[in-house]
Amino acid sequence: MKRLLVFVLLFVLGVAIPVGCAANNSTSTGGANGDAPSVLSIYNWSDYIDESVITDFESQFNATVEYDTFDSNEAMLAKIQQGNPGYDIIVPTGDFVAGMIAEGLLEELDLGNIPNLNNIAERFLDPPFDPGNRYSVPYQWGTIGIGYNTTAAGGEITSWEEIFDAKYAGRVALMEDPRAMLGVILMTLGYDPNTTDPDELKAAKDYLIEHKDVIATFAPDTGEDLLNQGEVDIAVEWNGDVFQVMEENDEIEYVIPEEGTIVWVDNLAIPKDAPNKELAEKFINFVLEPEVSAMISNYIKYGNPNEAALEQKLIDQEDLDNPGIYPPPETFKKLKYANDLGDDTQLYDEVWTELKVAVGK
Ligand code: N2P
Repeated sequence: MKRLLVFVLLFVLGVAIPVGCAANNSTSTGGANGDAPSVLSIYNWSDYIDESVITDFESQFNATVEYDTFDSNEAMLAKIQQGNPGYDIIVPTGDFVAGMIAEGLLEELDLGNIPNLNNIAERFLDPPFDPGNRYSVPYQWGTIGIGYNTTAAGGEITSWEEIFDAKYAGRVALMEDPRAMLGVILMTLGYDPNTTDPDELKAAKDYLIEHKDVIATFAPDTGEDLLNQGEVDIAVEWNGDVFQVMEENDEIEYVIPEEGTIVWVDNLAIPKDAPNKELAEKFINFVLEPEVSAMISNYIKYGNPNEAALEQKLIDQEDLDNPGIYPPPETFKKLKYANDLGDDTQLYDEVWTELKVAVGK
């Protein structure tokens, strides 16, 4: 019996080793000895992929994926600024792509290795934050809106103002995201979410301080869980995250408020000094396959920028018909991108810090 076990073990190892070597050779980054490991290290937002995409990639490319998550652009950026700890793929939002290019934190892509970029809809290509897509390719897009419990709200919520009603004392999770959160309050007050006018930013801060009694917490990309668990009645959240919990909770709804909101595009990029750039480009090209891209959107419930996936009808019809994922043109007109503000981003960070101290949450 023991002998048989040893034999089986040797057999398994015997097979496994050559496969591992083959993978190493095929994914070499061209280093001196050509034996770069076939490991791909991904640093993505939480709840932002269908895990079968990872396993499919691993088997198709004889690779091993290491997967780590972050909950804000700020956290991801801070980590990369300290020196890339070994990630090959990161997923920054558009305005952060611009800043990271300016800081020299991204590797230039060899677009010759990413022919599937052709699958992306034209309106997502050549974005202002990365002209020519030299450093990034679109992954998914979405909005920030209101996830709410319909029973607690006693009906529909349609505006940002409503969530600050005193009846929600201690029941509202705002988002731990200065640009997004201040952005929607600026829009509520009739200002530009990209303003650098200190008075307008102060007005947004004062508005939140005035309504601080409703604030339960500033949630770092976890508002949908608090909502799902009944710990809050309202969560300002990324749309797809709310739609993910709506699949198991009939009481939850998502709305893009009538004042409008922030829209964004998240992107696949390769951080400076990535250990396996070649495999990273293979992964990017793989994700841009219509089937793979659709698999991700259908699972995480975010907007898909892949024209070929749409044309081939690979996106769930139910999602295409959902105005919270694919807003109709009249809603789309009310959506604004947060732009890269360069050094002025600090204005938002300062106001945010003051706000957090004043609110004490
Ligand atoms: C996923 C967060 C979506 C990304 N949890 C927001 N840019």
